[in-house]
Amino acid sequence: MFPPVRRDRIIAQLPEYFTPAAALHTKDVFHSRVKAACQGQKTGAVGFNIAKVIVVGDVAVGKTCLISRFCKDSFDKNYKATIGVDFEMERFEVLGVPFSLQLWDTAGQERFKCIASTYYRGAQAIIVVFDLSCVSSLDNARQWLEDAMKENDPSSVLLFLVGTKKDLSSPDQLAYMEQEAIRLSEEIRAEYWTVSAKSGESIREFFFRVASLTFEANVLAELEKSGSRRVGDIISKCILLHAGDSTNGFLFSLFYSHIIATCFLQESQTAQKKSTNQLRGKQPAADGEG
Ligand SMILES: Nc1nc2c(ncn2[C@@H]2O[C@H](COP(=O)(O)OP(=O)(O)OP(=O)(O)O)[C@@H](O)[C@H]2O)c(=O)[nH]1
Ligand SMILES: [Mg+2]
Repeated sequence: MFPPVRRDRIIAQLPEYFTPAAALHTKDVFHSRVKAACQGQKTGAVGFNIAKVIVVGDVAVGKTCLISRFCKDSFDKNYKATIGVDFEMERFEVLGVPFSLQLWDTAGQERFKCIASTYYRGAQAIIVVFDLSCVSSLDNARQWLEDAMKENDPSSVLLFLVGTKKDLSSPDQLAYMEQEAIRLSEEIRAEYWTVSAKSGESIREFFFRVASLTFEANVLAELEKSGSRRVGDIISKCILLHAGDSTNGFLFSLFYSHIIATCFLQESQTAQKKSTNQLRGKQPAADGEG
């Protein structure tokens, strides 16, 4: 059985962006339809989801440390290369609704890139990481994003650009790198964050923002796709999964959560595409939904 969501993973309000110059949006509250759907959960009609998040970037920029600082509140000063890919599941409660991030920590080393890229598919958020003390890692961020986007639908993915190792940067170097990173973020439509896994600065704020924005996008897509009645069915199923089956244990529940998450992801991406197409004035898809 899953333990309850940790008290420090409860999100009741939309967390703030890092800088308005490079934010996915600058509203200070969750979308009103999302809030209404979540309030409805108390009467059994609310959306639920698990989001796949992939973390990419050059070798040794600090991807593993970024995730470890948030998930385990630990920092290892010794470099241990990620072999292929690692995985962490982080559970939240957003506006009273269970929500999980699957964090896929990929290897930056060239020889593992082929294995790691097989995990790119179906991401709802992509976090491109660079080292604030290494200019070339920011130059390479665009290529990492391009590779990750080959496996994903640009219309349904949220992008984040993260500069790590703030603690190592001088004020001048930091100012220069942030300026360049914000410029790139504007261009690729990513939200920009400066963090330090060593000191922990902005790590929690960053992941809360990732969880909140992916949650908001998923609930909106779910509402778009099927209306609140269907959403209510989905939340019921997922609450059952989250409760787990005490006889079969945690791994059994995790396995099924993963399958359901993959199904939701495909459905949500279809819904997101439809709503984007409608906004652009294109015809709805042939099945007549949305
Ligand atoms: N000073 C400082 N060092 C950091 C920070 N984050 C990571 N490091 C160090 O940078 C090195 C690489 O960190 P990792 O997190 O393993 O890098 P990675 O991006 O996962 O590397 P690959 O798995 O090979 O792609 C390690 O020695 C870390 O201790 C930080 O915020 N500040
Ligand atoms: Mg690593």
